[in-house]
Amino acid sequence: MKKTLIMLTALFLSLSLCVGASAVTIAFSQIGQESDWRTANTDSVSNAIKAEGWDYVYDDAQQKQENQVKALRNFISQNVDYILFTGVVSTGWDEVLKEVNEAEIPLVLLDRMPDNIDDIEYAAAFGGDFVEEGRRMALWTANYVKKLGRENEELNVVILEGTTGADAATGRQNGITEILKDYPNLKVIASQTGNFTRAEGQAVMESFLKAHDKIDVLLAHNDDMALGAIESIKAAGLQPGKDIIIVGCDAPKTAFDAIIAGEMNATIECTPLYGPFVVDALKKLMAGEELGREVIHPEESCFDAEGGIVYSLDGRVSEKAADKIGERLY
Ligand code: GYE
Repeated sequence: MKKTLIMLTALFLSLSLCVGASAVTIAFSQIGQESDWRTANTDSVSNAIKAEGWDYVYDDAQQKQENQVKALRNFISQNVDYILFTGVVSTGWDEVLKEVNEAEIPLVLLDRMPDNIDDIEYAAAFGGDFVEEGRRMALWTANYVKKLGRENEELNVVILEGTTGADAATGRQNGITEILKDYPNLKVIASQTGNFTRAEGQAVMESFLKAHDKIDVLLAHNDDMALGAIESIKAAGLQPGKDIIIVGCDAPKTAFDAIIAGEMNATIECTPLYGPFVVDALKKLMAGEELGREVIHPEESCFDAEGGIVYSLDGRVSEKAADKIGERLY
């Protein structure tokens, strides 16, 4: 009797869901769960979509391009209404994105952009300005070194790069290189990928420390790798944030904690909170509006221990992490 009742209730619920549900299905091909940034990005987008009552299909590709290609093809065969996409690397999407275009499913690009962006149709795009983030990491560092009165000292710099082939990594690296050219005292002695993860950041930093007697600065393409590296620096008997200046990117709460604890020096913000932009864009598209074909970069800041350090070519000044941690949403 009880069983029948449960079954009837389930049937009623699914029927009423079918009747009440919007006919719209949004699908999202996400890269993986490699960092705090990624988790916050997934949560922001997923929660915002679910809050609208739209049907939602989510796929986590575990940092593998072939899984993303499969997911996109599944979305096409399910005939979803909109596809949200961020690719783990920038190349290799020609065929599958052409298939998405041929199926006439509007494509909304998020975060990392494919290199064939000018040859495909997309309805809207939101991403970080990765080159600018790299410039800011290097510029903050150069100005901090000046503040310490060490601008004439030769300082050895190591870099933890993000996933090889991702525009988030190449862009940040290019931005860093562009600025460091003007600061010959900041000498890059090693640069290697840590795949945007804490575990790999820790392992690669350990190998850097074994190979080099003197490391003065660590620039990490994301904060997760910086946080992993901090563990290796401590294990080597050094003081992170003091013996080695550490600058990361993303600005999640975990990086704020490390800055406030004096173990990390600065982080450049790269917001993962795309939910509101995406929902707004989807609503406009559903209403038949055409959005311009351009990549829109959200506004970003920089946080450190004291605030007041110039970190951008247009003269922006860093904010004090301790004053801002209460407002952090990720
Ligand atoms: O910085 C990193 C994540 O593509 C901007 O990917 C994103 C990067 C972010 O794994 O933490």
